[in-house]
Amino acid sequence: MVRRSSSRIGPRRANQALLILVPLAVVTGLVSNTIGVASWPAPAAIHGVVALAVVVVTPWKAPTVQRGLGRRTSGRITSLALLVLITIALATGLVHSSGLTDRLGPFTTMQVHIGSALGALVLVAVHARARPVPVRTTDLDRRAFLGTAVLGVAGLASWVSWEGVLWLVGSRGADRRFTGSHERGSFEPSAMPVTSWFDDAVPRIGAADWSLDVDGRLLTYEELREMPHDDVTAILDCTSGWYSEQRWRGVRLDRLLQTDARSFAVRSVTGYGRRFPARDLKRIWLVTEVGGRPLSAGHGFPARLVAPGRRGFWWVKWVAAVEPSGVPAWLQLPFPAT
Ligand SMILES: Nc1nc2c(c(=O)[nH]1)N[C@H]1C(S)=C(S)[C@@H](COP(=O)(O)O)O[C@H]1N2
Ligand SMILES: [Mo]
Repeated sequence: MVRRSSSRIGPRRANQALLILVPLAVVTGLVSNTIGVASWPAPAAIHGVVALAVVVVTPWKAPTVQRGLGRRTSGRITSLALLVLITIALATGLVHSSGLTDRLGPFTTMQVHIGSALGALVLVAVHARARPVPVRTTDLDRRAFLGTAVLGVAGLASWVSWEGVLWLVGSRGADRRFTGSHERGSFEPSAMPVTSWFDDAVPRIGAADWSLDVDGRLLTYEELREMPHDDVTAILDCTSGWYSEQRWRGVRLDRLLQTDARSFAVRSVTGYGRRFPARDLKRIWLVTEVGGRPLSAGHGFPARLVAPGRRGFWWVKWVAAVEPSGVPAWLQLPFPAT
């Protein structure tokens, strides 16, 4: 009798918990990949606690899946696919945090992690529609409150244990940044990874063939190089899970462009681009050098942005144009589309 009721209540509660925890894991993951300025507690840590709470919940769901394996209803297949995706997302999350490998075949570990997590999010939604878990008033009772507290503590304990293991075995995962990223090639530009957001190939641009369009005014490479440059030590932190600190040298954007417009857009030779609020003109540099030498093709020659405190995808490479814009900076996708 006791077994029966626990297996009936267990999966139900587990479904409710997953319905909350999986979206929460995705949101905290996205936040970890958006922020560039430290906050406490680190979003990557919150993400870890939430994700490990999913590990704690998942076994409760096992009885439903076991019972369902024989029956091939589409709801069961969704449940099973959900479990598989959650397992992949958790495994790749742990692999990433340990620093074991940042590639899995043709993909980066992060691509598999984000892909499987977004897939799980879709399936949680599908699953919830197909098999709605009505929230009864009794669900909001003291037991539910206790359950939530137990989950939180269990998630936190699992996270502390995992981080403790990384530290004990001297894993490079032990000193990640607050974003969860691992250090790569700091102050050694040739050891810094060359990354594209999605599919940009490295363009080979000759200095003589290039010019910079600043609000309609064309500047040659030589003219840009002759402008006053600043040294800027800043960390490039890529959403694929690594960061690198370098000494960059470049022209602060407010020396290139003064404007009353609300924002400005920076566009690459490749078509890639981002829009920034106008106040950022005095916090972003158009750099031509890293580590005392001109940029390499991969890192953005002839010129690329350095935007301290912003994640790597804002650091537009192979800049072709800087132009004022009337469109507010927040009116764009939070991440580039291509
Ligand atoms: N034109 C262009 N600029 C780009 C990208 C891109 O795909 N195209 N990727 C961005 C991303 S996601 C990162 S992390 C940094 C990587 O810079 P790096 O290759 O010099 O390490 O460049 C940014 N600038
Ligand atoms: Mo990136």
